[in-house]
Amino acid sequence: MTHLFDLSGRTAFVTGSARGIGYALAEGLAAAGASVVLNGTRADTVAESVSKLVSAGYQAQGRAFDVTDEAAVADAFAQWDRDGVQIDILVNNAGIQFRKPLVDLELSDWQRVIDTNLTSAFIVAKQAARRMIARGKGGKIINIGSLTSEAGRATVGAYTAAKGGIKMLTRAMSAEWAVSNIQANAIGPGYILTDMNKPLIENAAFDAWVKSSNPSQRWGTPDELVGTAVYLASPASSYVNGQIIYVDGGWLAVL
Ligand code: GCO
Repeated sequence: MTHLFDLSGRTAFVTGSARGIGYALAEGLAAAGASVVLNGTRADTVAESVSKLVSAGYQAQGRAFDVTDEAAVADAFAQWDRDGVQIDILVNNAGIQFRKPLVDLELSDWQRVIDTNLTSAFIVAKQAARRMIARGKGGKIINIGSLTSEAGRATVGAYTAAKGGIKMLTRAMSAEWAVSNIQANAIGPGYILTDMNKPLIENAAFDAWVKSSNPSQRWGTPDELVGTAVYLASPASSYVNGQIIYVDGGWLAVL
């Protein structure tokens, strides 16, 4: 019998994986047997995270580039073609937050948030899926959504619009690529203890609100997203397509 959750022999590319959720997912996919490719905008932090994984005995390499830059993304994939690196699993994780009420939000900040959280997923998946389709062996795409794929929250309007877009982009990918045995799904993390959320974690009122609004009464950790990522990256999810799975401790269930 095949090992449903075994990723050996697969290569996974995780965007924005020098730290936070991306790093935890890359580590988890590597622990499930995948060879992983890390990415971030800074070469030094990417290299540091690659060496952590390599010293833990995992197969890892890195490449620093900006996932909102279409030419840079195309160059990276062209280089992997030359090096024989075939991406079987893509995790579109790169993301940023910027908090400001919509009435005060500059167009350039709106654009930056949309580009990083939504447009990058299109840019990177386009390159990955073209190659998955040409190879004819299928593939896995995992987009990272948010509670804001479902619920509006004040001061994060651009992020909310981008993450709502991620949910529907995931469905659009399934509509076009399922026939090529590509499963495109999303994970919607709840409130997770990460650097990006540091201002929220350190805000006593917000911290208390997270705990009181969530039936689990606590924040989640990046490691708690790994099981869902391995599932969506593995043969276990071969007929699951276009879904967003919320890993939120039950927050949306009681909204
Ligand atoms: C916010 C946070 C987000 C959330 C996350 C919830 O202000 O709401 O910045 O990062 O923690 O997306 O799913």
